[in-house]
Amino acid sequence: MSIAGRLDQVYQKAPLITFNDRDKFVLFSDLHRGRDNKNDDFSQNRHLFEYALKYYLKHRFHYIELGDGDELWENKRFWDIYKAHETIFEIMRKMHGKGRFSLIFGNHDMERKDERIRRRFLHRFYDSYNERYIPLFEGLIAHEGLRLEYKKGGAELFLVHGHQGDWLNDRLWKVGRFFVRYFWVHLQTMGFHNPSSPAQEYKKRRIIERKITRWAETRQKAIIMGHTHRTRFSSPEHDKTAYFNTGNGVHRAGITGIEIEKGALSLVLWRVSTRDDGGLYTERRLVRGPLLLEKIKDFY
Ligand SMILES: [Mn+2]
Repeated sequence: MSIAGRLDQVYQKAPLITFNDRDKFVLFSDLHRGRDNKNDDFSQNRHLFEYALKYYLKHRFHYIELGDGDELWENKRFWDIYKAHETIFEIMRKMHGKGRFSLIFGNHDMERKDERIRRRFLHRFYDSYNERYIPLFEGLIAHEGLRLEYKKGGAELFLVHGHQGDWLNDRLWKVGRFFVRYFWVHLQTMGFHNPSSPAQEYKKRRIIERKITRWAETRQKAIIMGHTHRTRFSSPEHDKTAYFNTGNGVHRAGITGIEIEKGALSLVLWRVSTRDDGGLYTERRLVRGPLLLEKIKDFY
């Protein structure tokens, strides 16, 4: 099946969420949370992310994780990831309890499309100290795509991780996982880069972006995705396609994400900054936007 066909398929199955000016959403992707070892690139940003999540919980945002939140290629057991980043999962659990957490799977957490795996490892976990099961994300579904419809202007945003534009990571994800789990983790420690990752290959990233933006253009859709690790924030004045990318959470510069608030989209960066007195603080920095959702129609 062609990439356009794959995206059509995901789009048709994607549940629809309608929202208005009072609803708030935040989207992060490609956090690649690991077990806090040498290969865990998220670890350096874990305090930033913990604080960001506290902010979004307090301000009543709905958190949508746009794929590759957990690094399940390098790490076989979700339990190890949970233990390494427990404070973060506790905040996510609270969000889920309030009905304000949604999950879209990517290639590195694709096993979650299987309901048995979700029931065993995500809905609850086994607390070996107390020898009992503890509820975690009870009843949580992992979607391949979601559609957000803004009631006021009718603008629609299609949310997907984006590995569908990348056949190696879509169809052959188990092969990719095998290589990453048993070979690349060791080579990575020696300084090699993983060839299956679009994040480290400029040309590959461009090809995926081109294929997906072409789909968005022909179908006249606005698309928000991750996967390439490169933030994008199109504007109707300069671009032909309404294409937005959340970036990632494994970069030294901080964590990027997309917010939807008061009917507008913004790209934000969470990073550590300095005060004049030399103190460090966590900064939420607006990078692009706000772009009013009413303007989405001006792209086409
Ligand atoms: Mn990915």
